Formats: sequence, C-alpha cells, structure tokens
Amino acid sequence: MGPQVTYTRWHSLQNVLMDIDTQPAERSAPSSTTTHPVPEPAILTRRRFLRAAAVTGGGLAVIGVAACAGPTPTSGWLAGPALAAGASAGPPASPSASMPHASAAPSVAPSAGPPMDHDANALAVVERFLGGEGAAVEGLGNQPLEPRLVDGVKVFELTIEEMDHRIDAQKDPVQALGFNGTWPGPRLTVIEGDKIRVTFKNNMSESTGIHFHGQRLPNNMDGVPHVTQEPIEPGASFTYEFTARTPGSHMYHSHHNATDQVGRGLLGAFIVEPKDPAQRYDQLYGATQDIIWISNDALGGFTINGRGFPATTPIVANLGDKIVVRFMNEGNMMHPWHLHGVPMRVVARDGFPLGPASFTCDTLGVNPGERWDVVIDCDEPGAWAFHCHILQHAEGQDGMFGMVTALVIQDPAAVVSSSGPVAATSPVAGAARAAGSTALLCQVPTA
Ligand SMILES: [Cu+2]
Repeated sequence: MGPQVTYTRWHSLQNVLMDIDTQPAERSAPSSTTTHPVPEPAILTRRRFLRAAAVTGGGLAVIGVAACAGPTPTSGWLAGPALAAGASAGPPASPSASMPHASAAPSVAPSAGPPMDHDANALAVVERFLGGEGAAVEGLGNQPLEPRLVDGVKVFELTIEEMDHRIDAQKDPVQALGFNGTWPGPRLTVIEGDKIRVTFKNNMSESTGIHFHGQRLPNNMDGVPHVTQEPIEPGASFTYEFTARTPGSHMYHSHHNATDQVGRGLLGAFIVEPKDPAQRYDQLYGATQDIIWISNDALGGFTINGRGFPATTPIVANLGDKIVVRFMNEGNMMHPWHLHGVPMRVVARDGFPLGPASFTCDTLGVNPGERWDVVIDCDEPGAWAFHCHILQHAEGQDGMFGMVTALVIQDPAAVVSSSGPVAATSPVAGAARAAGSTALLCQVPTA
C-alpha cells in the first residue's frame, strides 16, 4: 500500500473553539480603544465573535476592525444596495445554468429592497465557519478507500448514485450524483506499477462512463462511451482494469453527459504514488498533510470538495509543518487560488514533477482538467485566508461564500510562553497579536 495520509496533526477548528470556550476568563471590560458606548446585547455578540476571531487571528483583521468600529447608521452598507436575489450565493443551483460566472456578479445598482447590514451578515457567515460547519455537515467526500487484494490485483468496487447532497448546513440539499454516495467520491490511492481493477455499478437512471483522467491506459479502458466502450446502462456494471503507469495527482470522473454528471459531483481523486518511496511527498518534502482540493463550479455554486464556504474544511497545521495541497479542477472555468501569509511552491503539474522548473507563487491559476501540486511551508503563524481570487467566486455583499477556506498555522509554543488575555485564548491569536494585529488589540477585552 502507498503511504497513508497522516491525519494525526489535524485538529478540527471545532476543537480549537471548544478549547477557547473552556478558558476561565470571561472578560467584560471593553478595550480602552473603544470610543463609543455599545449596548449590552452588542457586547455579548461581540464577545462571542472575539473568541472566534482570536482563533483566526490576523486573517480576520478586516472583519475585526469593522466590528470594532461599531455600527455606523450612515454606513453605505446599512443603507446601501441590496443584492439581487441569490447574488451572493454564487451561481444558480441548477447545473443547467450556462453562465454561472456572470450570474454570480453582485448587483451594484441601488435597490429599493430592505436595508442590509453587511457587517452582521459577513460576521455571521464567518462565525458559522469558525463553529465547524464543515465538520458538522454529513456526507464528507474524499475519504480513502482501501482496495481488496485479489491475486495481486488491487480491486476497488464503487457505485454511482443519485443522492441529496448538502453544500452547507443551511441551503436546501441539491440533487447530486456521487461515487459510493459522496461528492467527491472516495480517494483512490495506488502505487506506480500496481495492477488495478475498478468496478463501477451504475445505480443511476441514466447511462454513464468513467474516465481515469491523466492515466496512460489501454484504449478500451479509456472510458469514453461510443468511442472506447458502450455506455454503462442503468443497473449495469463496468470494470476498468489497467496497470497504473502514470504517477502523480489524477482524477476519475464521468465522461458521459459530463457537463451535467461531473457538474453534479461524479468526480474523485486518483493518486498514483511513485514507485520510489523517496519520491513521495512525505519523504521528498517532509509533508505532514496531503490535501486533495477538487474545485467545481456548477451545481451548488462554487465549491471545494463539494462544499461552499462556510462549510469548507479549514486546513489546520502547526508552525514548522510542511503540507501538500493537490489542486484539481473539475469545473468549467479557471480558478486562481490565492493563499495569504505564506507562499506556495509549485512542484508538479498534471502529475509530472516540475523538478528544476518548480516555482513559487501566492496565486495559482488552475484551468479545468489541470492538477497542480504545491508545498506550503507553514512558517508564519496566523489564520490565513485561502480562496479563489475571482472575487465573484468568493465574496459578496453578504460576506464570503463559495471558494473560500483558511489555513490556520498554530504555534503551540505561544500558548506556553505567552501571557495576557489574547494569548491565553488561542495560540493563533497570540501569534497574530505578536505580528501586530490591530484587530485583536482592539477587539479582545483586557481582564
Ligand atoms: Cu474561482
């Protein structure tokens, strides 16, 4: 078997929050920098936010400052333009919508609609993220599937299902498709040179075909209905059998009615680890996490691994960790992934190591069908936003949505060595404060 993904250093943000909630001090005195009286309900609300903001530190600085300034009745956000219905939620839920990009653009024209509190809405969605919505929503995809070993062949058995799927905890479930009932389907990991047999049982009411994207295959295993095989009819199965020749980050997905079927979730990661263990990311780069990141932009809007912010999964690492993210784009448009705080070293494209051509960047455009592997050196503590930089895919007048998550780099030593109320609430907050976060200095009341 290939190296197992190491999850031991993962910590759920939920647990971080629970840790904070158990802190003994419930501080009440407002910061000396607060210049306006705040009604008690606002203080309570703000206090809850402070605990949350402390977790993410500088990454939420802008939001923190906004909360610090308090409500301003003359704010354009309060009196200003209301969104067109559904505008902030990204593209329409229907995969048949042909222009999700355009439809997601927020309206900027004044509207006679009800006034909107931008800060409150933006804060509410961040609080949902910090509250661990991603872990709370059922049906998380991308889980490793162990093969059976049959006469030296690694055998995987999958079903193709019509299913209800939640993009987040609040939107109505969407009528999606999944391998083994999840979107993305199970993560299949094999080793270069392995003999592979993957059987798909089609439980849908329509035909399909499955393509192993990025693999060099015998032609009749290429998974294109009417070109290399007959469609897999409802109720039927098809077995793909081949030797994994092409190491790296690859995918498996529908190649039949694909705009609809892939757009609704028929996609998954197929990882072929190099035969030489020294070339695998845990040994080559000392990676402590190996993260699959499959983007899509049809059903349910702009998604990462089948979820939209605030139900996306945060990445939590310790200071000094090196982590790998494998971007895979199963959508219909390019997404430039931008990481705050620390750069990304791009080490492979479409499974092919870049070698001396590897490069460093903070924004990486990933076109449909491409896979890019990056190594992130977690050497800067804080909560760093990690999002698509087509802004219509990430943030609107109701705050962040869609293709957004955060890389939280914790400094465990800060908990032990720091003192004071901010550091006491969170190592990340302590690190952010040490780095000069004015949001936290303002926001966190002193004891
Ligand atoms: Cu995007």
